[in-house]
Amino acid sequence: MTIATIRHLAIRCAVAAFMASQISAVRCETVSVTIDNFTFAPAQLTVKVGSTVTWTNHDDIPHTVVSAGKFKSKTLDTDDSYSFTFATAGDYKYFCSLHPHMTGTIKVE
Ligand SMILES: [Cu+2]
Repeated sequence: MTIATIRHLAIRCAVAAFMASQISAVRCETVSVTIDNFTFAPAQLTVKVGSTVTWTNHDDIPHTVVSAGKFKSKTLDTDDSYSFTFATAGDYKYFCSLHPHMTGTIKVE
């Protein structure tokens, strides 16, 4: 991850935390999900509002991270990652558009 990317993520995290601050206290954090052997791990994850989740593909084949109407990564090749900051509470079900049996849920509270 480059310095520019880290800076970019930090800014997005701060913006999300500000947006969420009108709702409740925020603990802005970054949480990792790995993609390995056609599986999101952890598949079920609970984070605080304002958190950023970063998915990283450790498989030798491409995957995506898609939550209908919420977010959509580009195709992630080996060791590519995708981040999304959750500013709104809710259950976000997502899947890999290339392998729809790969699913996961981010619970934001
Ligand atoms: Cu996939």
